[in-house]
Amino acid sequence: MDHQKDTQSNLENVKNEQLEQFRADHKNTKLTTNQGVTVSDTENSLKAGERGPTIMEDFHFREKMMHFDHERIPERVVHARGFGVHGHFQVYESMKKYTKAKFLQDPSVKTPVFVRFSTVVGSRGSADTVRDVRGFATKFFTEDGNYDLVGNNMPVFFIQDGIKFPDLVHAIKPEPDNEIPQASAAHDTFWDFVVNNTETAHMIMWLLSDRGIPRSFRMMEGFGVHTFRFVNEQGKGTFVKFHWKPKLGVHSLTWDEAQKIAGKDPDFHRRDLWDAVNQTMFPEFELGVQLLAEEDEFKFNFDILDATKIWPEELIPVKIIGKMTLDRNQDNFFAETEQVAFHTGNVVPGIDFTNDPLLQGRLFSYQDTQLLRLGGPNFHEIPINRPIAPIHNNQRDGFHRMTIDKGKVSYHRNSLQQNSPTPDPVNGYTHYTEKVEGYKIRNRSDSFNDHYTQATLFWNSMSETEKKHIIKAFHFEVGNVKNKTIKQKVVEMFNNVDGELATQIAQGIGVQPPATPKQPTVKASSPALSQMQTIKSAQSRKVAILANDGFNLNELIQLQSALKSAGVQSDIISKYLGTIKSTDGQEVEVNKNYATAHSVMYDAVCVVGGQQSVNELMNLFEAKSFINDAFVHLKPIAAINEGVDLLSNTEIKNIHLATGQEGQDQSIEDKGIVTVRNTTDLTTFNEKFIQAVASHRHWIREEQDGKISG
Ligand code: HDE
Repeated sequence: MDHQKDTQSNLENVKNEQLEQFRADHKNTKLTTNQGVTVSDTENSLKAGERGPTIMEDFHFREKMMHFDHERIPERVVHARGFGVHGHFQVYESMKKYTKAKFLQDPSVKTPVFVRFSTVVGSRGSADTVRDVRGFATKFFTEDGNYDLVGNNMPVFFIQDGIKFPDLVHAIKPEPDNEIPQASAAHDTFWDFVVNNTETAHMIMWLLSDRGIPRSFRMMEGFGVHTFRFVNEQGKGTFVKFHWKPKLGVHSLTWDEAQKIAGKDPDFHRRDLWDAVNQTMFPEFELGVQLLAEEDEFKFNFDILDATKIWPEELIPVKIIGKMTLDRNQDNFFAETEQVAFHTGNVVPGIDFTNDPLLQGRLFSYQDTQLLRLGGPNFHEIPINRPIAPIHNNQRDGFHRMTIDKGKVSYHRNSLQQNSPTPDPVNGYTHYTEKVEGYKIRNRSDSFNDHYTQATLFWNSMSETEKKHIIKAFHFEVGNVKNKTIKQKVVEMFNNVDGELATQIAQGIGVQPPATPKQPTVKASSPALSQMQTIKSAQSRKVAILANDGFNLNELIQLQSALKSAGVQSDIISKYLGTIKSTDGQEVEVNKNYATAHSVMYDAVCVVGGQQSVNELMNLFEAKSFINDAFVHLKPIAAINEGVDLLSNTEIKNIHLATGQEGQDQSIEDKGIVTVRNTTDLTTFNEKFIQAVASHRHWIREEQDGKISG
């Protein structure tokens, strides 16, 4: 028993050890062909005479070129751009009452996971920070086989029935005649789809909210979207919705920032994740479940099988049941992120499906798509996809078969092998015995007809700031639509969500406001939908410290050490790379210059003192624009002693800055401007600055100073 316990708790390493068998380290080795023949020269092809033609028999040249010519595989038709990371999951307490899923029983078991985060619309090489839904797909390598929770960072979807997915994707992808625009929904075909398929209304509200532009993969929620089913040992089913809740809270970029980052660092999100894991700031997500007894299926004013609906958390609370920690970067992007194959149909005993017609459609699509992408039916043998549970069946052959199946028997039933591999009616996966009866019919239940109630609920739940962002997002997205009729229809459609919203959309896109703006009948709101109440933490945030030659070393050291102990990262940014000298001649390494860094890549900025350093910064256009951008993007900005003078030379000048004693007018700190003068002890200043960093943005600036963050 103890031994069994031991192996269970070490499950975490089992996947890693399995992968280890396939890892190759080419350091200090001789160059060979794929046949293992040592190569003598790989810079010159074999020629007939020094200046003559290349000879066909040059097997090394042909093999090298052939392999290169075939290095690419088709990108995913959606979610093409993604990034993977390894980790593990642990349940907090046994979920036995609801499910027999093994990985949800024992809190001491660490189940290995591989997670792939993604955008949906863009190609593999598109930018990370575009406005889009984010994929959040998790493969649990459990003792009972692989379980894939293939979710998104938004809890609802555009459509209700899987058969419409090709239409949706054709509409949102770049337009087919000119392949414009890349990774964007801001074009005619998408909005034409929206206005003609009003079930999209709720999802559009999410997409155009700040959720569409996350600050980090580490700071977004994940949702299974569909209603799934837990099944316990006794065969009793419970409806379940899955949630991932990030320990760092849910935070977003501003639109202007997102667009700028797309140019300055298209890899912003993958870099952020990769760096965080490398620096042992392991992202953590708690797993939450909303549970609904089968008897309560029809108790709500929405159909629980409709994927365009949430279960408001205030009606059905989210029970936190475990935690996932992402703690190991992949070794090879192609082998792992690109070749991982998720499938909603990968379930384990204890987890089952429902009749949600969107889910039913997915159950076909995921396996099917891998056949093309991964070139045959043996993709389960690719190391990243292999379960840690043993595989035994009579499936044979096909492209790239790796397993060498021994013996003559590959059929069931047999006597030559005592009928093995043998199905196990007791422990094997048994589908939930739900009673289904009906006429074959191409129709949708009337209970799916309400397209607007929850879109209004979402709108009602937003803060004023979040509402402004949604309206601006409409202005951008629909503003890019050329066809006026479609634009007008958008206004009419969203009049059903909220008349005021529709009127404000119309204002920005050059069409008529609704003739009769509708007063929403839905008055309810769901506080859980707003990002304003989310967890705030300075952990792993990034601060830019601006300094030049002649900076104050004492200030820098105090600042850096306070940031470090709060788990905040920092970079010194200066005019040139290399080193800078402090007032007392100490040299410090510069991390970035203004050519390689921009304020959009940081969460906050601080100017350290030192007269000479600050004088130089005053004459540096890039330094001022760095601060101005941070200001417009509502980020915390701090300055120490002479550094405060630099702020007075920027957009911040209109805010009354500290001029005398330490401490200042509280309202300035509310605006995220932390300054200090005439002191050498920065303890209080550092505390205030770190607090400002934790608060992420200072929305009050947007409201009071008219600084719209985009
Ligand atoms: Fe997917 N989706 N999807 N999807 N989806 C794919 O599978 C599909 C849907 C999601 O990181 C594809 O391997 C259909 C909802 C993620 O590798 C494809 C329908 C949700 C990923 C596919 C949906 C998702 C995919 C493309 C409507 C959130 C990336 C490549 C019935 C719950 C997985 C691939 C990864 C990928 C089909 C709707 C999430 C074509 C038919 C709803 C996170 O099979």
